[in-house]
Amino acid sequence: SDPLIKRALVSVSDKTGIVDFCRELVSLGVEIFSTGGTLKTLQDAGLKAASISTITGFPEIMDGRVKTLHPKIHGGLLAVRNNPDHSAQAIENGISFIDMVVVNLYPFEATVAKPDVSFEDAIENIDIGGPSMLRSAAKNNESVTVLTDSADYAGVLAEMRAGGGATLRSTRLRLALKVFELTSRYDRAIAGYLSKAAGTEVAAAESMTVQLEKELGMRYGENPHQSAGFYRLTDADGTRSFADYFEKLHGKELSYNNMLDIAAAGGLIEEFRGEDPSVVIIKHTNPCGVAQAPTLLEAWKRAFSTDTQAPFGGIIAFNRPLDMETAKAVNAIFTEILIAPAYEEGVLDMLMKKKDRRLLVQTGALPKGGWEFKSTPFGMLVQERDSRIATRDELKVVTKRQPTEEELGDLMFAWKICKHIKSNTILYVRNRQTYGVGAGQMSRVDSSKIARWKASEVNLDLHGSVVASDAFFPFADGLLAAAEAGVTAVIQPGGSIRDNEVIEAADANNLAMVFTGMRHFKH
Ligand code: 93A
Repeated sequence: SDPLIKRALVSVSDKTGIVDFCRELVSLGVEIFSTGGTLKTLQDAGLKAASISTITGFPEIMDGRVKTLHPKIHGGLLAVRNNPDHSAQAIENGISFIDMVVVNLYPFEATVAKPDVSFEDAIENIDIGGPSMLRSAAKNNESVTVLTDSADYAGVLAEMRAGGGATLRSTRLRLALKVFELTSRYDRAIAGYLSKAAGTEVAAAESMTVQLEKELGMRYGENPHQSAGFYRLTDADGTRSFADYFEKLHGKELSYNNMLDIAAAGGLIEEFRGEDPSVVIIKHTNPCGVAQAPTLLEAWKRAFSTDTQAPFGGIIAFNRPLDMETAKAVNAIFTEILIAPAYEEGVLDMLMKKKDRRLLVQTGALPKGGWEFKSTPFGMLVQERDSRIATRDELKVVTKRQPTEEELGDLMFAWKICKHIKSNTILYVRNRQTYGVGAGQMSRVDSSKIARWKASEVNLDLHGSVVASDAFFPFADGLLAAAEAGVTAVIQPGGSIRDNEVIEAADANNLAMVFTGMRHFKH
């Protein structure tokens, strides 16, 4: 039968809800034992609780590194209740059974996520005693109830009240499973951090354990005849999930194609974090309009003017809270998803009138580093994310003419966008606005033609614009075509065996050209 819960160990770093929970436990006649900080919290709230030391007969030592690691704790948790030998040994060694464990761990992941975390601080946040108690309790789930999540407090209390002070076997099993999911994630986060510190990241890529857990269901995949889902991913760098970065406030279920577009929009708008108001319009993972301006409304108008057709059914991301004026302008066209860091007063109510359109808040910066996976029918490709981008200081001017300040601003703006467009990429930019996007063509010449044609379609004049190419110009022809269109400055990686010809052609047309030294193919 289900054992009555008489003695509980409570040791939590995150003290959310712990006082109320323990007050109820006490009222149900449970005796509580706690470690230093937790004990203080409970006693300050006027609760009856005893120190773990009253069980172990041992003080907390070594700055708390050893608090609960003791046979009187682990014997009390692991003893098989209906095994006479275990009971006899418990009595012989002065061990009393412990029926409940309430533990959450030192916040390792939150600690190493801090930009200025020291190695010592990270190490100190590796919890040893907590996972040990959790694992002992979870192994003995036949008799022990184990809680790791404050969201489970209320349910367990209700069950104890209904069950005369006991929990159900099925609940104990479910809670035990939760423990091993937690501790395996916790250890993976530690291993990920240490592999970085040890400089063995590439070795980790040679053999890494990747875990996928379904996070979101999806109606279908890329096409209606393909089934699909979204999985949170745990790899050498820890766990990444949709919920870590986005919150959906409104709209239909997200689709497979939506997720790809959200990744594209989120990744590109990230480039403009902390910069002037910026708007990114994505369609089929490529930007069809990007602009930066003194106001968000102006940025929207200019991004949209790059292409007044493609944005229909697109995804739009903003680097500023979405204000009413801009929202009204955006609302005039049909879009699938809006992504903003926040929505100003009243904006959500107005936007929610369209039932299906999804409204997302981007709650955090997307990770720039880490591993990237792509599947083929014959195995998985793993690569480091393309996380670097040349800074202004790293640009190498290769022409006689230096770019002006204004040109430099546009060149950097173009380069950031260029990196996020499917290869082959040719991109025209003027005054922090995309003027023509040539994406995903099999030949760079075709991408270039498309970019110029798109600009002419909306009467954008390329005179005075700059051009970016995601990989080097293999011949002078691509550069000459840009010069003819009116370009004054060029940004590209450089590295062709014909660089000299290309540089000569640039000089002959009084262009300023910079090399980034880094290519950004995107397939
Ligand atoms: O340093 S530890 O690994 N050594 C232990 O013996 C131990 N026992 C519990 N950390 C240990 N804990 C952890 O202390 C718990 O997992 C919990 O996160 C934290 C609670 O400490 P306090 O009650 O002092 O706030």
